Amino acid sequence: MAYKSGFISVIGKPNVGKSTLLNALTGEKIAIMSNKPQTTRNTIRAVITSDEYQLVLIDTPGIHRPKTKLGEYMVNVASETIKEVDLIFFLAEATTSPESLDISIIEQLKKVKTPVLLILNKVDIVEKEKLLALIARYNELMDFKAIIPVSALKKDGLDIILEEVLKYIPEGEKFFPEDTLTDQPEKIIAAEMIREKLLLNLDDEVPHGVGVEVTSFKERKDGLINIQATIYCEKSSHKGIIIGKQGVMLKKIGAAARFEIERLLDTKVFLELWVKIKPDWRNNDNMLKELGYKR
Ligand code: GDP
Ligand code: MG
Ligand code: K
Repeated sequence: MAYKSGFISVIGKPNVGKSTLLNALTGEKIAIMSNKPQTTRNTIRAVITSDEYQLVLIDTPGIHRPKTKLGEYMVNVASETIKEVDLIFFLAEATTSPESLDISIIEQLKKVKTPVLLILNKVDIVEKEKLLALIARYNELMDFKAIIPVSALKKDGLDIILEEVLKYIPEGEKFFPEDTLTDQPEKIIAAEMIREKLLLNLDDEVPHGVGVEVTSFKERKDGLINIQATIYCEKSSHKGIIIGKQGVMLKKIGAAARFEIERLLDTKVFLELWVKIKPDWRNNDNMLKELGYKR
């Protein structure tokens, strides 16, 4: 059989398990995991390489109603992306009937010719009868190429996904070398890891106004990597919360981020964090470019 390669866009409302699925499929922690919505702003590509195929998975940020320029940008990226890929994974909750956001995503998906696999995630917490009724309901909404119930968390049903995928991925050469987990620059992975730790450690009102920029990423002669990063927030009260009493919070975030980055890059890391206030940075085009959200 000829070698196959292609791009897959992963779409679904926040918290359906997109990152968990990407991680389960790749076996490495590249996409960002958090129980807070919209952690994944960047289009992170995970690459699965085997003897028969290479799949490039794009963790497409959820299609939602934009409120800020960043939101608008995310919607644009998502709708452009789904036209260009070979296949779309549409993830939905197996635990609830389709909600308005699912329906509006389906409306977007109907507009493109790209084949769509519906992946009903979290079957580990659903009764069988309910699942069958849900499958029937989704069948009425759209003509999916397949409806696949899975548990990304328990790694259940992943083999069926891969089996289906190969029907829609064209013959072609590898896009990336064998050992590639992601084609994102390490700088962006580091920034994502820092942002993940921020989101995990801070109150809800702060994280959405937070951006991370890695300003310096240098490998020293002894192999240690020196990373300097700036955390941008919108208000001085936020800056205070992020730094914490006597810097305790920032130290905690930095230590947790460093641990993840060291694990990913498989080397010792020296991480320096700064916190800066940039009011309304989410509506600033240049700032979005600087932070890698816009080209
Ligand atoms: P994303 O926002 O779509 O990327 O969702 P995440 O991957 O961050 O997952 C959101 C939450 O759902 C996390 O708490 C996950 O642990 C949980 N989750 C993901 N997949 C499953 C699953 O198959 N079963 C259950 N029970 N929980 C899951
Ligand atoms: Mg995610
Ligand atoms: K999330």
